[in-house]
Amino acid sequence: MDTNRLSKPMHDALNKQMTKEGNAAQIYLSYGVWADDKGYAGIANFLFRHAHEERNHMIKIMEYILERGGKPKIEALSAPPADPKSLTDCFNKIFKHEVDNTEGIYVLVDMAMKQKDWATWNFAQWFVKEQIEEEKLAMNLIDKLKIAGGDRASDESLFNLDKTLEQAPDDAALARNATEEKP
Ligand code: OFO
Repeated sequence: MDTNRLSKPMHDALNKQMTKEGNAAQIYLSYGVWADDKGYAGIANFLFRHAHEERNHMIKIMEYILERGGKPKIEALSAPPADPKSLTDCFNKIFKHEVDNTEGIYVLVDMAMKQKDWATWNFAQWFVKEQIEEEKLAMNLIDKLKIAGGDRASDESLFNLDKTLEQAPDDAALARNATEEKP
C-alpha cells in the first residue's frame, strides 16, 4: 500500500529545498574559510556556526519527508560561489542568499496552500518564521559593518566587529516576540 502522504510535485519541491539548504551550508562554510584566511576569525566562527544551522534545516526537511511516508533523495551539492571581494560584498551576498532561500520556502507554502496540504503548510511555517530571523541576522551584519566604516573601516573597528560577531547569538530577536517588559 502506498503510504506516501505527499503529492509528487510536493515531494520534489521539498527535496529541492532540502538540497538548497545543504548548498546554503556550503556557501557559509566557504565564506567562513575566506573570512578566516583574511584574519577575521570571529566572523569565520559566526559563519561556521551558521553553516551548521543550514545543515540542520536540511535534516529537518529530510525528516519531514520521511515522516510523511516519502523517500528523500540526497543529491550532490553544488560548488560554492567565488570568494567575496570584501566584507561588504560578503555580507551583501549573504543577505541575497537568504532572500533567495526565503523565495524557495514561499514556493513550498504556495504549493501547500494550492494543494490543501495543510500538514506541509504547517511545517513550512516554521521556515517562514526562521527566514525572518535569518534575513534580520544578515541585515544586522550589513548594519554593523556600515557603522564600523564599511570597506574603509579602520583596523581597530574591524577588530571590534570581529570580536562582536564571535560572541553574537545565532538567532536574531524578532519584533513579534517583543513585549512591554522585554522590548
Ligand atoms: Fe539561512 O536559511 Fe535555512 O532555511
